Amino acid sequence: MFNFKKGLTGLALFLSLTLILAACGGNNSGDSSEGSSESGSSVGEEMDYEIVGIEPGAGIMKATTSAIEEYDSLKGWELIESSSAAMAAELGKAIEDEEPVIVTGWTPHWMFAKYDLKYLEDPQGLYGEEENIETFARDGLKEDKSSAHTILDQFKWSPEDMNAVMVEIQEGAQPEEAAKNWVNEHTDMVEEWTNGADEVEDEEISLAYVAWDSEIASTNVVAQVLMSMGYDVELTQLDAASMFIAVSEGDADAMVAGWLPITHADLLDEYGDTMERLGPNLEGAKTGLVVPSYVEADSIEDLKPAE
Ligand code: PBE
Repeated sequence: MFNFKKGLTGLALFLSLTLILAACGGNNSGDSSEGSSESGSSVGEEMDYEIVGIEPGAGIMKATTSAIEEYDSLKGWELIESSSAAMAAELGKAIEDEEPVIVTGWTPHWMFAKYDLKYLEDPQGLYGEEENIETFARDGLKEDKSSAHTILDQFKWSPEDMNAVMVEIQEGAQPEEAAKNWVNEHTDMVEEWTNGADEVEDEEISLAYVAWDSEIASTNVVAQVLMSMGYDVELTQLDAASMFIAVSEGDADAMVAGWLPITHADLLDEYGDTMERLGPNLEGAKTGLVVPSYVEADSIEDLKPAE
């Protein structure tokens, strides 16, 4: 069964963060006049020298903390902790008001389909180049649940595939619904993933994930495929480090949410030896600082320090 309790806790957290962010946003919305970027006021002042972040513990939060330390142009800037959902809401609100905003972003993500956005160039390469998303299983899964292991090992799709599921969820579908639709429409790919795997009866499997939109999509798709093979699937929502710990300690059977080589490098270092690395399930992902295309900066170095 799906774990709704965790989902509700996440929703409560999301709502409270949204309220906090909404309250903060209210203080300064009047300050930045519409023409400020044209009149040459610095790309920084008009954003209050704040970067809208996501959940603490995400790799992109660590990379952004380093960026603030390493780039002279980000001296004195602040990274605001938030949630993925609240970040996306802030971005949408700023775009509606045609105000400048800068967020920690990544692709695949539905927000690139919905809004006209750009990554700020990162000449120091702190966010890396292309990332892969990798699958990890607990030690022993292959022996205990070989059918699930085969499916997890063969699960591989493209950024476009993931994006399609994300967009459907963003447009209002429940994650399991969007995942089920995608699975029904892509039987050829699902056949490749399940090739050589036997159907099971009364077997349980638990997947850990983080409430990033990309991982909500992938984890639900894998869950649907496992369910179609007879598994009783439990999804457990955690933060990034707890997800790695859960698989390394065997509390979760697997996860499909390891971003490498950069984003989760520290977690791989710490827990990678006590889990099985099954390789990329998606190639061509990316993380970085993201702005609406009307923001007059193309590189992190075009921003202005607060001091
Ligand atoms: N993300 C999405 C994660 C990995 C997946 C980029 C927000 C992170 O930064 O850890």
